[in-house]
Amino acid sequence: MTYSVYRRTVMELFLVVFVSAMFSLIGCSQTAKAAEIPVSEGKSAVASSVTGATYSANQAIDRFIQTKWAAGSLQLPQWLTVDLAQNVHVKRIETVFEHVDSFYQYTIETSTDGMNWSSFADKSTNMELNFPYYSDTGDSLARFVRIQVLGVGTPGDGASIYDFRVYTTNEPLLLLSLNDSCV
Ligand SMILES: [Ca+2]
Repeated sequence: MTYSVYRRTVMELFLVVFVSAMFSLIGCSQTAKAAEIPVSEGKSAVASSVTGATYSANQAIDRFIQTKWAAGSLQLPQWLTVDLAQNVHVKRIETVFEHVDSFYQYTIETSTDGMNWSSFADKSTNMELNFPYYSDTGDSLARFVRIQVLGVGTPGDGASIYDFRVYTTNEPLLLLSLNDSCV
């Protein structure tokens, strides 16, 4: 095991332990779901490409940190679009890319019709690490939200997102989902 692989393994293990500890502190068990329910959960998503059904686009909007969308190849750019079913005020988006010890370069755009797009976040030159995730804020009335992955910090990494969460609040709410594994 090379040092870089060892370092990545240790950092990702740390993240799993950290998330597990946080959920045990707030009375949740096993399933590491985000506490706040995003408007994107339960909606539909499509992507430029996927790696089989296991890593489909919808895996990125299920609020489970263990499931992910993975593009079908390492070629960039790749995109993923969420259909929120109706126009809402999009104010915050959390993106959990696969590797916490690397950086990702991306843009997020919004649209009311799926054809005309406006910029919500431009991280096309980002070099900050994806730890624990990226959070972008704004205020855009939109039904469709699209993230385009333009670059990866580690050669050999592709466009792969554990969770893409769209919220209508600027700040995280201190609410827990009662239908999850919380007591
Ligand atoms: Ca997921």
